[in-house]
Amino acid sequence: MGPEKYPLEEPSLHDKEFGVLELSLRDAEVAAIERIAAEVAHRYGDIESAEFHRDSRAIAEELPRRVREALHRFRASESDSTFVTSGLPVDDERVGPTPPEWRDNREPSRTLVYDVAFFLMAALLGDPIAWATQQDGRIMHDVFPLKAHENEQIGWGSAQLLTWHTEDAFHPLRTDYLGLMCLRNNEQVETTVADVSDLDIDPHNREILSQKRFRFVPDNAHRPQNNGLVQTGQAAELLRRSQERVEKAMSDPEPEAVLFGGPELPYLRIDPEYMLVPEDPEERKALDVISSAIDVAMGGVVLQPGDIIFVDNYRAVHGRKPFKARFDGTDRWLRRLNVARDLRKSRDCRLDAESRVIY
Ligand SMILES: O=C(O)CCC(=O)C(=O)O
Ligand SMILES: [Fe+2]
Repeated sequence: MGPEKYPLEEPSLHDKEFGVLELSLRDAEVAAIERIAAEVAHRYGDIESAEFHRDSRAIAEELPRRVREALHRFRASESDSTFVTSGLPVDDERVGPTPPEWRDNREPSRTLVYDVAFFLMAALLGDPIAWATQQDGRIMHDVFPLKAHENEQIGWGSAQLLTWHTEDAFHPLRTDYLGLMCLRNNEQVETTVADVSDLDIDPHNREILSQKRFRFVPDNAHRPQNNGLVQTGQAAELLRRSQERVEKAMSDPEPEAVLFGGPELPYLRIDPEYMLVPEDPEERKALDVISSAIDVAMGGVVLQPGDIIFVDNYRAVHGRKPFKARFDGTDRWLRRLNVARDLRKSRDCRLDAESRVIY
């Protein structure tokens, strides 16, 4: 027998073989998670609550053992790049219409119990973090189509293919895991994923890609026009520094490697939409080779309401197929978390040890 996998009790969610670990929740597990989520929602009242963030790891220890084991194994073994949990029911009426604006002051309680369940699972992988430069510094992001961004390469886009990418590839503090929870996906839009271990790249190009020769620039989501957070005091100073970093990264990015970490099974960092086209033909060729290999290895997951996916942002790239948004309250709606394995790495970019907002 090979390494133990959680049995595929449901039909497979993916249409191509790639490193996905699937966990179909059993009824008793769903009931336990719902009970904890309801209690936590009542106690803290807000997914952005600092007290909840502080206590979340302790509470996550109460999740059913099989869920904890599966997520810990996923984190420790790194043998799969994607984890999908299915089976949590989502009440479509309860969550209400997909919002027309991301800053919309909707009643937070509508999604709170789902947010809590998602956050607690994420807390088994690390600590969810927020970006001061994204969605007003909120820890839990919304991903739904917005008319004004319809054609953009951003979570709020829809009409264009969201090309595969490492999340926040330009940033040294980019997330270890990208978490998405599906609240609604009537359009059956596919989230795309490709695992680095499936990439067929010859040794020469592997070697080029492993050298610090590639330049990344900040993506649109971090640029000043897409966040209007007004800060005072120390936060204003940190924000100023972070904007300086973004500007520096835009005007004069440091060269970095695309493949790094273990030579046999490397980590990956790539986002062609936000990388400078190399002048050196050898580097351009290497990028073409890995890009074609990723296209070949690409698989996908059509998230259903209640599905939670964690993509290992060091082991896989992800994206999204295009779709026709209606902007009528019924569009696809995901919640999103960035999860750091080690908060200390970002300490000098956060206000205090417990704060989760990275500047
Ligand atoms: O919409 C999706 O399925 C993925 C979007 C995405 O790339 C992200 O939220 O980082
Ligand atoms: Fe992304």
